Amino acid sequence: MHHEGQAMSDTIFSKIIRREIPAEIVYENDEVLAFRDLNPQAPVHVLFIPKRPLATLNDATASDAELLGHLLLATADYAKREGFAEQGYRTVINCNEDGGQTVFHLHVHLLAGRRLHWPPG
Ligand code: DGP
Repeated sequence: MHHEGQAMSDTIFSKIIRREIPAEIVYENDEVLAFRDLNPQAPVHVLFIPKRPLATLNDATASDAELLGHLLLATADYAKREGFAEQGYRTVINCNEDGGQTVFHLHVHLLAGRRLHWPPG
């Protein structure tokens, strides 16, 4: 998978940020947008993405530390707001091929609403 030469604006998630394609947006602040995954793996499956695009976690630098913090804080904020924070949930960042990453705009999966298996396999 070659994504290095591809402009970040080409990903489907950038189109969602620009409202060019529809998505069920459930959370938004200045730095972060969250919407339901098209192919949900749990009763709750929401993707949290930075509005400022970053292809993979490998591309993050120290200057992105605050942005990465905002992403995780947004997931916990959403979980509390939706009332499943105490019951529990999982956050996942897939990176590159072995991680199963398919969209090269960094995203945090938030999974909840059922007992999740560990290890994931
Ligand atoms: P990953 O495998 O970690 O790169 O996850 C990408 C996720 O994005 C995958 O679970 C399916 C989801 N997805 C892909 N295209 C779309 C889309 O157009 N809309 C929405 N809502 N989700 C999408």
